[in-house]
Amino acid sequence: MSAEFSFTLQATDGAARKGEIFTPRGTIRTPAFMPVGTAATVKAMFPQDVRATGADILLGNVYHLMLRPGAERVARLGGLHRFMNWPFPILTDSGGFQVMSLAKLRKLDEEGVTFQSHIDGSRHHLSPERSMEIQHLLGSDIQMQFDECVRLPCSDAEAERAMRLSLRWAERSRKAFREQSGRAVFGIVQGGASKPLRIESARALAQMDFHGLAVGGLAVGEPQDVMLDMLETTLPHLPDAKPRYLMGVGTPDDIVQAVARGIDMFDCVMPTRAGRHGLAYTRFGKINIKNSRYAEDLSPLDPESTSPAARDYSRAYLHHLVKAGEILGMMLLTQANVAYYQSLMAGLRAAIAERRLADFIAETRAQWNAGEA
Ligand code: PRF
Repeated sequence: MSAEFSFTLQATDGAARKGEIFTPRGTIRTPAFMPVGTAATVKAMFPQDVRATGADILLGNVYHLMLRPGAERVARLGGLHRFMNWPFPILTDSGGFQVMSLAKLRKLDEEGVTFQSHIDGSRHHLSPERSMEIQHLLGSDIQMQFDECVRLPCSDAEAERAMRLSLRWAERSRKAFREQSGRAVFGIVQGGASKPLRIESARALAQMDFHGLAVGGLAVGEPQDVMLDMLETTLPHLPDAKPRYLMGVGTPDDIVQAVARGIDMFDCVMPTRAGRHGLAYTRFGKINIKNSRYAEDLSPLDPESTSPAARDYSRAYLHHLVKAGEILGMMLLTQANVAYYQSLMAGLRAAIAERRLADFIAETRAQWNAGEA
Protein backbone atom coordinates (compact mmCIF):
# COMPACT_ATOMS: atom_id res chain seq x y z
CA MET A 1 0.00 0.00 0.00
CA SER A 2 1.17 3.52 -0.75
CA ALA A 3 2.05 5.58 2.33
CA GLU A 4 0.36 8.62 0.82
CA PHE A 5 -3.08 9.95 1.71
CA SER A 6 -5.36 9.56 -1.30
CA PHE A 7 -9.01 9.43 -2.32
CA THR A 8 -10.41 7.25 -5.10
CA LEU A 9 -13.92 7.63 -6.50
CA GLN A 10 -15.30 4.20 -7.39
CA ALA A 11 -18.89 4.92 -8.42
CA THR A 12 -21.45 7.70 -8.65
CA ASP A 13 -25.25 7.73 -8.73
CA GLY A 14 -26.54 11.22 -9.47
CA ALA A 15 -24.59 13.51 -7.15
CA ALA A 16 -23.87 10.65 -4.70
CA ARG A 17 -20.40 9.13 -4.57
CA LYS A 18 -18.87 5.86 -3.37
CA GLY A 19 -15.12 5.82 -2.81
CA GLU A 20 -12.16 4.97 -0.63
CA ILE A 21 -9.75 7.15 1.33
CA PHE A 22 -6.37 5.49 1.77
CA THR A 23 -4.26 6.25 4.82
CA PRO A 24 -1.27 4.31 6.19
CA ARG A 25 -3.45 3.34 9.18
CA GLY A 26 -6.21 1.89 7.04
CA THR A 27 -8.74 2.43 4.29
CA ILE A 28 -11.91 4.46 4.90
CA ARG A 29 -14.88 3.32 2.82
CA THR A 30 -17.05 6.29 1.84
CA PRO A 31 -19.74 7.42 2.43
CA ALA A 32 -18.37 6.93 5.96
CA PHE A 33 -19.78 7.55 9.42
CA MET A 34 -17.22 8.39 12.12
CA PRO A 35 -18.31 7.52 15.67
CA VAL A 36 -17.36 10.31 18.08
CA GLY A 37 -14.56 9.51 20.54
CA THR A 38 -14.37 12.91 22.21
CA ALA A 39 -12.30 12.08 25.30
CA ALA A 40 -10.21 9.27 23.76
CA THR A 41 -13.13 6.87 24.07
CA VAL A 42 -16.30 6.16 22.13
CA LYS A 43 -18.35 6.38 25.30
CA ALA A 44 -19.50 2.97 26.64
CA MET A 45 -17.82 0.93 23.86
CA PHE A 46 -14.62 -1.12 23.61
CA PRO A 47 -12.52 -0.11 20.59
CA GLN A 48 -12.72 -3.65 19.20
CA ASP A 49 -16.53 -3.48 19.37
CA VAL A 50 -16.50 -0.13 17.54
CA ARG A 51 -14.36 -1.78 14.88
CA ALA A 52 -16.70 -4.80 14.72
CA THR A 53 -19.64 -2.53 13.82
CA GLY A 54 -17.75 -1.64 10.63
CA ALA A 55 -16.25 1.74 11.61
CA ASP A 56 -13.10 2.57 9.61
CA ILE A 57 -12.32 5.86 11.42
CA LEU A 58 -13.11 7.67 14.67
CA LEU A 59 -13.35 11.36 15.53
CA GLY A 60 -11.37 12.88 18.40
CA ASN A 61 -11.51 16.43 19.80
CA VAL A 62 -8.71 18.94 20.33
CA TYR A 63 -10.80 20.84 22.89
CA HIS A 64 -11.40 17.95 25.28
CA LEU A 65 -7.97 16.32 24.93
CA MET A 66 -6.02 19.58 25.40
CA LEU A 67 -7.85 20.14 28.70
CA ARG A 68 -7.61 16.53 29.85
CA PRO A 69 -5.17 14.71 29.74
CA GLY A 70 -3.27 17.36 27.67
CA ALA A 71 -1.84 17.08 24.17
CA GLU A 72 1.81 16.99 25.28
CA ARG A 73 0.99 14.17 27.70
CA VAL A 74 -0.76 12.14 24.97
CA ALA A 75 2.31 12.67 22.76
CA ARG A 76 4.66 11.46 25.54
CA LEU A 77 2.45 8.39 25.92
CA GLY A 78 2.90 7.49 22.26
CA GLY A 79 0.02 9.35 20.59
CA LEU A 80 -3.77 9.01 20.64
CA HIS A 81 -3.99 5.74 18.67
CA ARG A 82 -1.76 3.86 21.12
CA PHE A 83 -3.23 5.63 24.16
CA MET A 84 -6.77 4.47 23.37
CA ASN A 85 -5.85 1.18 21.64
CA TRP A 86 -7.41 2.16 18.29
CA PRO A 87 -4.79 1.55 15.57
CA PHE A 88 -7.03 2.68 12.70
CA PRO A 89 -7.50 6.22 11.28
CA ILE A 90 -8.53 9.10 13.55
CA LEU A 91 -9.84 12.51 12.43
CA THR A 92 -9.54 15.33 14.96
CA ASP A 93 -11.78 18.38 15.14
CA SER A 94 -9.85 21.60 15.63
CA GLY A 95 -11.51 22.90 18.79
CA GLY A 96 -13.17 26.19 17.85
CA PHE A 97 -16.64 24.69 17.58
CA GLN A 98 -16.38 23.01 20.99
CA VAL A 99 -14.98 26.19 22.59
CA MET A 100 -18.08 28.02 21.36
CA SER A 101 -20.49 25.38 22.63
CA LEU A 102 -18.80 24.30 25.90
CA ALA A 103 -16.24 26.76 27.26
CA LYS A 104 -16.91 29.72 29.56
CA LEU A 105 -15.82 33.40 29.25
CA ARG A 106 -14.72 33.19 25.63
CA LYS A 107 -12.86 36.03 23.94
CA LEU A 108 -12.38 35.75 20.18
CA ASP A 109 -10.14 37.98 18.05
CA GLU A 110 -8.06 37.77 14.88
CA GLU A 111 -5.35 35.81 16.67
CA GLY A 112 -7.62 33.09 18.12
CA VAL A 113 -9.78 32.33 21.15
CA THR A 114 -9.06 32.49 24.88
CA PHE A 115 -11.49 30.68 27.13
CA GLN A 116 -12.05 29.03 30.49
CA SER A 117 -12.26 25.25 30.75
CA HIS A 118 -15.75 23.86 31.41
CA ILE A 119 -14.02 21.28 33.66
CA ASP A 120 -12.07 23.40 36.17
CA GLY A 121 -12.27 27.03 35.02
CA SER A 122 -8.58 27.13 34.01
CA ARG A 123 -7.62 29.61 31.24
CA HIS A 124 -6.53 28.39 27.79
CA HIS A 125 -5.76 29.73 24.34
CA LEU A 126 -6.40 28.25 20.89
CA SER A 127 -5.24 29.66 17.59
CA PRO A 128 -4.88 28.08 14.13
CA GLU A 129 -1.21 27.40 14.93
CA ARG A 130 -1.82 25.89 18.38
CA SER A 131 -4.75 23.76 17.14
CA MET A 132 -2.60 22.30 14.35
CA GLU A 133 0.24 21.68 16.82
CA ILE A 134 -2.14 19.82 19.16
CA GLN A 135 -3.52 17.73 16.29
CA HIS A 136 0.08 16.88 15.34
CA LEU A 137 0.91 15.94 18.96
CA LEU A 138 -2.14 13.67 19.10
CA GLY A 139 -0.96 11.96 15.90
CA SER A 140 -4.18 12.67 14.03
CA ASP A 141 -4.50 11.22 10.51
CA ILE A 142 -6.98 13.83 9.28
CA GLN A 143 -6.59 17.27 10.87
CA MET A 144 -9.16 20.05 10.59
CA GLN A 145 -8.47 23.73 10.06
CA PHE A 146 -9.29 26.05 12.98
CA ASP A 147 -12.57 27.85 12.16
CA GLU A 148 -15.42 29.83 13.68
CA CYS A 149 -18.94 28.40 13.45
CA VAL A 150 -21.90 30.71 14.13
CA ARG A 151 -25.26 29.41 15.30
CA LEU A 152 -28.30 29.86 13.06
CA PRO A 153 -30.29 31.98 12.63
CA CYS A 154 -27.78 34.85 12.45
CA SER A 155 -27.42 38.06 10.43
CA ASP A 156 -25.61 37.94 7.07
CA ALA A 157 -23.11 40.45 8.50
CA GLU A 158 -22.25 38.08 11.35
CA ALA A 159 -22.06 35.07 8.99
CA GLU A 160 -19.79 37.05 6.67
CA ARG A 161 -17.46 38.12 9.48
CA ALA A 162 -17.07 34.53 10.72
CA MET A 163 -16.68 33.16 7.17
CA ARG A 164 -13.90 35.64 6.31
CA LEU A 165 -12.13 35.04 9.63
CA SER A 166 -12.38 31.28 8.96
CA LEU A 167 -10.80 31.79 5.50
CA ARG A 168 -7.86 33.69 7.04
CA TRP A 169 -7.58 30.95 9.68
CA ALA A 170 -7.70 28.36 6.85
CA GLU A 171 -4.54 29.87 5.35
CA ARG A 172 -2.81 29.96 8.74
CA SER A 173 -3.93 26.36 9.50
CA ARG A 174 -2.70 25.09 6.14
CA LYS A 175 0.68 26.74 6.73
CA ALA A 176 0.96 25.43 10.30
CA PHE A 177 0.05 21.84 9.29
CA ARG A 178 3.15 19.66 9.60
CA GLU A 179 3.53 17.84 6.31
CA GLN A 180 3.94 14.14 7.01
CA SER A 181 3.43 11.32 4.57
CA GLY A 182 -0.06 9.88 4.91
CA ARG A 183 -1.37 12.78 7.04
CA ALA A 184 -4.05 15.13 5.74
CA VAL A 185 -5.59 18.51 6.56
CA PHE A 186 -9.12 19.59 5.57
CA GLY A 187 -10.53 23.10 5.11
CA ILE A 188 -14.01 24.03 6.42
CA VAL A 189 -16.67 25.94 4.46
CA GLN A 190 -18.64 28.47 6.53
CA GLY A 191 -21.12 31.18 5.51
CA GLY A 192 -24.24 30.70 7.60
CA ALA A 193 -27.46 30.37 5.61
CA SER A 194 -26.29 32.73 2.85
CA LYS A 195 -25.79 31.19 -0.60
CA PRO A 196 -23.34 33.85 -1.87
CA LEU A 197 -21.24 33.51 1.30
CA ARG A 198 -21.22 29.70 1.04
CA ILE A 199 -20.13 29.87 -2.62
CA GLU A 200 -17.39 32.37 -1.88
CA SER A 201 -16.09 30.27 1.02
CA ALA A 202 -16.13 27.04 -1.04
CA ARG A 203 -14.36 28.63 -4.00
CA ALA A 204 -11.64 30.19 -1.85
CA LEU A 205 -10.99 26.92 0.02
CA ALA A 206 -10.95 24.94 -3.25
CA GLN A 207 -7.98 27.11 -4.32
CA MET A 208 -6.00 26.23 -1.20
CA ASP A 209 -3.99 23.05 -1.05
CA PHE A 210 -6.24 21.01 1.29
CA HIS A 211 -6.55 17.20 1.08
CA GLY A 212 -10.31 17.38 1.63
CA LEU A 213 -13.04 19.91 2.35
CA ALA A 214 -15.64 20.00 5.08
CA VAL A 215 -18.94 21.82 5.27
CA GLY A 216 -19.29 23.39 8.72
CA GLY A 217 -21.82 25.74 10.25
CA LEU A 218 -24.79 23.50 9.45
CA ALA A 219 -27.05 21.49 11.78
CA VAL A 220 -26.73 24.43 14.17
CA GLY A 221 -30.40 25.31 14.58
CA GLU A 222 -31.71 25.55 10.99
CA PRO A 223 -34.45 23.31 9.52
CA GLN A 224 -33.34 20.33 7.41
CA ASP A 225 -34.46 21.91 4.12
CA VAL A 226 -32.17 24.92 4.75
CA MET A 227 -29.23 22.58 5.44
CA LEU A 228 -29.91 20.60 2.25
CA ASP A 229 -30.32 23.82 0.24
CA MET A 230 -26.90 24.99 1.51
CA LEU A 231 -25.35 21.65 0.49
CA GLU A 232 -26.83 21.88 -3.02
CA THR A 233 -25.41 25.39 -3.30
CA THR A 234 -21.98 24.60 -1.87
CA LEU A 235 -20.95 21.20 -3.21
CA PRO A 236 -20.74 22.11 -6.94
CA HIS A 237 -17.96 24.56 -6.00
CA LEU A 238 -15.82 21.92 -4.29
CA PRO A 239 -13.37 19.74 -6.27
CA ASP A 240 -14.80 16.30 -7.22
CA ALA A 241 -11.45 14.65 -6.59
CA LYS A 242 -11.35 15.44 -2.84
CA PRO A 243 -13.43 13.97 -0.01
CA ARG A 244 -16.27 16.10 1.40
CA TYR A 245 -17.20 15.96 5.07
CA LEU A 246 -20.41 17.31 6.64
CA MET A 247 -19.50 18.13 10.25
CA GLY A 248 -21.70 17.10 13.17
CA VAL A 249 -24.49 15.48 11.10
CA GLY A 250 -26.79 13.88 11.92
CA THR A 251 -30.00 11.85 12.06
CA PRO A 252 -30.18 8.82 9.76
CA ASP A 253 -32.43 10.86 7.43
CA ASP A 254 -30.00 13.84 7.40
CA ILE A 255 -27.21 11.43 6.40
CA VAL A 256 -29.19 9.76 3.63
CA GLN A 257 -30.22 13.13 2.19
CA ALA A 258 -26.69 14.53 2.38
CA VAL A 259 -25.20 11.43 0.72
CA ALA A 260 -27.67 11.89 -2.15
CA ARG A 261 -26.25 15.42 -2.57
CA GLY A 262 -22.60 14.33 -2.63
CA ILE A 263 -21.27 14.17 0.96
CA ASP A 264 -18.66 11.46 1.70
CA MET A 265 -18.08 11.67 5.47
CA PHE A 266 -20.09 12.33 8.64
CA ASP A 267 -19.66 12.42 12.40
CA CYS A 268 -22.27 12.82 15.09
CA VAL A 269 -22.79 12.11 18.79
CA MET A 270 -26.36 11.04 18.05
CA PRO A 271 -26.00 7.23 18.03
CA THR A 272 -23.75 7.18 21.11
CA ARG A 273 -25.56 9.89 23.10
CA ALA A 274 -28.99 8.44 22.29
CA GLY A 275 -27.75 5.02 23.41
CA ARG A 276 -26.95 6.42 26.87
CA HIS A 277 -30.46 7.88 27.07
CA GLY A 278 -32.48 4.79 26.24
CA LEU A 279 -33.04 5.54 22.55
CA ALA A 280 -32.36 2.98 19.83
CA TYR A 281 -31.89 3.71 16.13
CA THR A 282 -33.00 0.72 14.07
CA ARG A 283 -34.17 -0.23 10.58
CA PHE A 284 -37.68 0.25 12.01
CA GLY A 285 -37.04 3.84 13.08
CA LYS A 286 -36.26 5.30 16.51
CA ILE A 287 -37.33 3.26 19.53
CA ASN A 288 -37.68 4.62 23.10
CA ILE A 289 -36.84 1.44 24.99
CA LYS A 290 -38.12 2.93 28.28
CA ASN A 291 -41.66 2.82 26.92
CA SER A 292 -43.74 0.33 28.94
CA ARG A 293 -44.86 -1.37 25.72
CA TYR A 294 -41.44 -3.10 25.68
CA ALA A 295 -41.59 -4.39 29.27
CA GLU A 296 -42.55 -7.92 28.15
CA ASP A 297 -41.43 -7.80 24.52
CA LEU A 298 -39.21 -10.83 23.86
CA SER A 299 -38.16 -9.68 20.38
CA PRO A 300 -34.70 -8.16 19.90
CA LEU A 301 -34.17 -4.67 18.40
CA ASP A 302 -33.51 -6.29 15.02
CA PRO A 303 -33.35 -10.08 14.54
CA GLU A 304 -31.48 -9.63 11.24
CA SER A 305 -28.76 -7.32 12.60
CA THR A 306 -25.18 -8.55 12.54
CA SER A 307 -24.67 -6.72 15.85
CA PRO A 308 -24.95 -9.01 18.90
CA ALA A 309 -26.37 -6.07 20.89
CA ALA A 310 -29.27 -5.60 18.46
CA ARG A 311 -29.83 -9.32 17.82
CA ASP A 312 -29.20 -11.32 21.01
CA TYR A 313 -31.01 -9.38 23.77
CA SER A 314 -34.75 -8.91 24.11
CA ARG A 315 -36.38 -5.50 24.19
CA ALA A 316 -37.77 -6.54 27.57
CA TYR A 317 -34.24 -7.03 28.92
CA LEU A 318 -32.98 -3.74 27.43
CA HIS A 319 -36.07 -2.01 28.90
CA HIS A 320 -35.25 -3.46 32.33
CA LEU A 321 -31.55 -2.51 32.17
CA VAL A 322 -32.30 1.08 31.18
CA LYS A 323 -35.11 1.48 33.74
CA ALA A 324 -32.76 0.10 36.44
CA GLY A 325 -29.96 2.45 35.39
CA GLU A 326 -27.65 -0.47 34.67
CA ILE A 327 -24.45 0.35 32.75
CA LEU A 328 -24.96 -2.63 30.41
CA GLY A 329 -28.13 -0.99 29.10
CA MET A 330 -26.14 2.00 27.86
CA MET A 331 -23.43 -0.28 26.47
CA LEU A 332 -25.83 -2.47 24.50
CA LEU A 333 -27.88 0.43 23.11
CA THR A 334 -24.75 2.38 22.13
CA GLN A 335 -23.37 -0.67 20.35
CA ALA A 336 -26.67 -1.36 18.59
CA ASN A 337 -26.95 2.29 17.47
CA VAL A 338 -23.40 2.54 16.12
CA ALA A 339 -23.96 -0.79 14.35
CA TYR A 340 -27.17 0.54 12.79
CA TYR A 341 -25.43 3.69 11.55
CA GLN A 342 -22.63 1.59 10.04
CA SER A 343 -25.10 -0.78 8.36
CA LEU A 344 -26.91 2.24 6.92
CA MET A 345 -23.60 3.50 5.45
CA ALA A 346 -22.88 0.03 4.02
CA GLY A 347 -26.35 0.03 2.44
CA LEU A 348 -25.76 3.47 0.94
CA ARG A 349 -22.37 2.40 -0.48
CA ALA A 350 -23.85 -0.74 -2.05
CA ALA A 351 -26.80 1.19 -3.49
CA ILE A 352 -24.52 3.81 -5.09
CA ALA A 353 -22.33 1.08 -6.60
CA GLU A 354 -25.44 -0.51 -8.12
CA ARG A 355 -26.98 2.83 -9.11
CA ARG A 356 -30.15 2.21 -7.14
CA LEU A 357 -29.74 4.93 -4.49
CA ALA A 358 -33.17 6.48 -5.06
CA ASP A 359 -34.89 3.12 -4.53
CA PHE A 360 -32.73 2.36 -1.49
CA ILE A 361 -33.64 5.71 0.09
CA ALA A 362 -37.36 5.25 -0.63
CA GLU A 363 -37.34 1.72 0.87
CA THR A 364 -35.28 2.78 3.89
CA ARG A 365 -37.57 5.71 4.70
CA ALA A 366 -40.69 3.59 4.21
CA GLN A 367 -39.36 1.09 6.73
CA TRP A 368 -38.50 3.82 9.29
CA ASN A 369 -42.02 5.17 8.99
CA ALA A 370 -43.79 1.81 9.06
CA GLY A 371 -42.12 0.83 12.34
CA GLU A 372 -41.89 -2.79 13.39
CA ALA A 373 -43.93 -5.53 11.75
N1 PRF B 1 -16.74 23.52 12.64
C1 PRF B 1 -15.97 22.62 13.32
N2 PRF B 1 -16.48 21.54 13.91
C2 PRF B 1 -17.82 21.34 13.84
C3 PRF B 1 -18.67 22.23 13.15
C4 PRF B 1 -18.12 23.38 12.51
O1 PRF B 1 -18.78 24.21 11.90
C5 PRF B 1 -19.97 21.70 13.28
C6 PRF B 1 -21.23 22.27 12.75
N3 PRF B 1 -22.25 21.32 12.56
C7 PRF B 1 -19.86 20.52 14.03
N4 PRF B 1 -18.56 20.32 14.35
N5 PRF B 1 -14.64 22.82 13.39
